[in-house]
Amino acid sequence: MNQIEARSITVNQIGYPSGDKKFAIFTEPYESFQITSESGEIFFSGTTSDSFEDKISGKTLCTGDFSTLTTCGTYQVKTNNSVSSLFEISDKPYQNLHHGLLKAFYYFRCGMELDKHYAGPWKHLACHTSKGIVYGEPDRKLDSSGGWHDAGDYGKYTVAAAKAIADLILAYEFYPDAFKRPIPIPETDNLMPDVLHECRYELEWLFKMQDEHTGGVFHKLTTLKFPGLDVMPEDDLAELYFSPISSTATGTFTAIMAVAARVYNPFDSSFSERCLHASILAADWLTNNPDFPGFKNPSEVTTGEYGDYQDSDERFWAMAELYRTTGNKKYHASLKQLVLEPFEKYSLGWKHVGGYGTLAYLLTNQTDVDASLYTELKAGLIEEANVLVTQSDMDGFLISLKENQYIWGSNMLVMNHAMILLVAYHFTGNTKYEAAALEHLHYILGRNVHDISFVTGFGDRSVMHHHHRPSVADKVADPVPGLLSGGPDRGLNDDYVKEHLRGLAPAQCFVDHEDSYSTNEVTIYWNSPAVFVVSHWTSK
Ligand code: G3I
Ligand code: 9MR
Ligand code: ZN
Repeated sequence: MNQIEARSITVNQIGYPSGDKKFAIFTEPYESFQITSESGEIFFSGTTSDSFEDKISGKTLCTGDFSTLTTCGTYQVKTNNSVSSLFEISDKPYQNLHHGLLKAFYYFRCGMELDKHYAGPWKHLACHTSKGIVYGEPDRKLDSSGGWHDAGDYGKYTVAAAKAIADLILAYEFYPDAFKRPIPIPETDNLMPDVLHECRYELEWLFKMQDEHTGGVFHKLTTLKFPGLDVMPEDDLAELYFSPISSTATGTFTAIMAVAARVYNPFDSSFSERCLHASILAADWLTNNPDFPGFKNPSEVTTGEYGDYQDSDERFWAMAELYRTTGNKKYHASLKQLVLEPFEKYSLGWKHVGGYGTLAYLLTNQTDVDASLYTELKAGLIEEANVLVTQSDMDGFLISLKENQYIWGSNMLVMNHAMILLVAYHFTGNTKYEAAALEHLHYILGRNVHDISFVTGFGDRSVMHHHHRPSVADKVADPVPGLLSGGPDRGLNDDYVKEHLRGLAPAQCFVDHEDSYSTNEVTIYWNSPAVFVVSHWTSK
């Protein structure tokens, strides 16, 4: 295994905001610790908390609190026999990280050359520019180019795209100040923020996923099988196929086009109208297809399925966004019916999207909402956040994942939970939610049992070998930067981890190896909630 040894002192390898709580977490039972400069000057001495056996990480843990150290500088934590990563205490430690996480979407772009000027060594030629075949209609070929690759593979999937855009646009709506600095990208014009230019690149592709005859939306656009891991995007020349229309794809498409219609309107009213038109056509398809079977890959297609048998959450999100954008009462009536269905109301996944619908309703003009539904959804959100705070307080690494939540893409859950906490902070002003959200970021950036920063290029021990075809194939030593790895998955869902990680504690089920797609892949919709979370501290 090419896993590096974890140190027994874990910290956020980027650093801590000066005014916030600061904990180091030790994976051995130390009694005391110091905070020093790199040259050894002591700035803080403290004793650790009592140590305890932690089932989730499989380690004996204790904590060191150095919150009272607020002087900006570069430090490390020391014990009698170990030294942590260097990290900063600073007023705004996450500016570069924010930029990197956002820039990552440019690196995911498909259908255009990534020019050296913007992409540096990670440049590559235009890819996937040919027409796609509509599966089952061999003579029907449609333009399919553009958008972002989904992940470490080159597929493009509607529900995944919708979650990614939703998070980025929510980040922009909650924290516009975090998006003032140009990335820059080829479209930078200082008129519209770059985050909206970047999302438009994906939206322009998404339009192509809508079937012009019915308004329904194709579930995905991929080759029949995955190319090899060492294939650059421009060398992946197999035929592309539009998989059949699904109600989950059409629901999320309706929702995200309604979002776009609203958010782009001040910048480009004709683009906004196109989005609204597409959204309404898709909504009509939903009305005409009330009982639609869940999506399954056609037999010849073996790429990512994004299967989902429940579409009431997608339909709810669609109606909530159309209502927020248009104020049309028919959408209000629909969403009030759909909300009665038994789906998760606060989830922000690619599969469970009810949380986006809830957020849309809570952000709808106050004069237009049903007071009792509004109150119920808001109280539920706060309750959800309270549960996350309680879980985090009990957790060895201060995050809210339960043992059974160390699943494929667990780092998305970590960031989704932090989003919910930040939204609860937004609605209540209670700083306990904000503080808990920050602990989640510390976990992502190195304060975890692996002593690894899950974001490529950020932190002194960051992921180097993620499952990402361009990074494997491009002959550049460093991985494409700014990408959030999936994180521990106790299900051991690929051959590499089945062979090497058997019997480990849930949080230990991760490996920085390119073959481990179930723990170490990257996706657009794992980066996007991280952009939301980091935006909070970038705009403060
Ligand atoms: O939805 C259930 C939830 O109800 C349950 O409580 C929980 C606990 O087991 O599991 C949840 O299901 C998980 C599901 O994702 C939804 O989150 C499964 O365990 C998990 O195995 C499944 O993993 C997905 C994986 O594909 C396999 O289907 C990942 O979320 C998804 O990100 C990943 O997507 C792939 C694409 O297919 C292809 N492109 C790369 C991408 C990332 O690896
Ligand atoms: O690279 C693929 C990755 O994007 C997917 O998440 C994963 C699960 O669908 O599959 C990966 O492809 C692997 C395939 O499933 C099995 N053979 C090895 C492939 C990796 O090179
Ligand atoms: Zn491509």
